[in-house]
Amino acid sequence: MRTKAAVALEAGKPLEVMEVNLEGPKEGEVLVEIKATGICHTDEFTRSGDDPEGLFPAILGHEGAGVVVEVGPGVKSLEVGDHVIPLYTAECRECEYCLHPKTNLCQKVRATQGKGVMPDGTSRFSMLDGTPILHYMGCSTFSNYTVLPEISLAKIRKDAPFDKVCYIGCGVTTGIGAVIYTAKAEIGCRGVVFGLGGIGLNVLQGLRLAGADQIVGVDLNNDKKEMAERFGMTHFVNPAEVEGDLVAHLVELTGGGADYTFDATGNVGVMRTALECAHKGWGESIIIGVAPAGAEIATRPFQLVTGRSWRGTAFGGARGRTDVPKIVDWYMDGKIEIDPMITHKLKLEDINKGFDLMHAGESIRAVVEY
Ligand code: NAD
Ligand code: 022
Ligand code: ZN
Ligand code: ZN
Repeated sequence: MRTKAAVALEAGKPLEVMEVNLEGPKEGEVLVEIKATGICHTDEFTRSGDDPEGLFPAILGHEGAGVVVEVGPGVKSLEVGDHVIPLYTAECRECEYCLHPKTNLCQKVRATQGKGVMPDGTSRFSMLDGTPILHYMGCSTFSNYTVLPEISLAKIRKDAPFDKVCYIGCGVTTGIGAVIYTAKAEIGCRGVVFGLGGIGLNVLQGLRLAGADQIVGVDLNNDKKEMAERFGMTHFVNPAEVEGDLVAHLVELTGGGADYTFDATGNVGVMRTALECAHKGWGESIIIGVAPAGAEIATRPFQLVTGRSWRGTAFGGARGRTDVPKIVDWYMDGKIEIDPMITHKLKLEDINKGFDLMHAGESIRAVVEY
């Protein structure tokens, strides 16, 4: 079939909206009509394939929601008409990782996904001249229709609005999951969140959901304060306005350090600050931000010897097929909020404007509706 898609032709160039060819689903695959897709960071794109040169041409997009239109041979868990959210972290429920209780990093399709191809080693997308186009993070939601492995789709309830729950495909689940699944934060805890963007705001509401007593937000941009308060932030700190040492300031503010701290900036200096303002003896610091390729983190080992833990999380530690439908329920039941974070709605033709808004810090989440 033919479908309209935004194609990345070269690194650093705007996406080009064009008609492309899409082959039908093969064994274990599903054809999905994407109804809405969120514009999330793709800065890691050039290294997401473990290939420093990047993967081109490719169809980006890893945050979306849509409807199953065709299932390939052997597909048992989904049928035509089901509503789904694509998963950049699959859940096969049978690999060594899925069977281990401490991780969500299913490895079943990881290697081929990183190369931009389906599990059989080929792509379903091509240019009208026949040139193959690669998939991206196993999702390629910047296409009106896309093909994914069955294990990379979470089936969700049919009354959930696509233009809101698409955000659960990355930002919402990553932020809330970091608190609930990775930190397993307890009622009455104190938390510090660095970076109040599309991820950090969801960490704030995750802490609120967990029943935290104190929720400190840290951002260089004072404009982030108002929205952050809406999502549960109790104290705001702008590092540029703190006199003296930021760690000392945060330790003082949290009465000796926080139980849980989160980096949602991707800045390695911030990651150090986040670790060092975790409480001596038991504080845990969780890295969510994806740092630039080759970056390294540093601290004095004494920080860890004295009982702080440095951890990290991918997709909030969520097991997609199991947890994403539950998060959709939390939204539909009013336990979490999404609507105020969808700050912009765009057509696919204007997708590059969505990236401009994100890079300028003007949007929390821009959503494209097909
Ligand atoms: P964003 O650009 O919307 O927000 C980042 C925020 O950090 C901005 O508000 C910015 O003002 C603030 N900031 C930047 N430098 C700062 C500093 N030195 N001190 C304090 N605040 C600072 O980004 P986002 O969409 O929220 O994503 C945040 C990070 O999370 C990115 O690195 C992204 O790649 C990563 N991410 C990770 C996962 C995962 O599974 N681990 C999933 C999604 C996104
Ligand atoms: C989501 N991300 C950034 C913005 N929005 C993001 C980027 C990378 C990861 C998670 C979220 C991530 C963390 C750890 C891994 N990845 C590796 C997981 C593993 O090796 O099992 C990651 C993921 C997918 C891909 C690359 C890196 C990919 O599909 N190419 C989950
Ligand atoms: Zn994302
Ligand atoms: Zn698995």
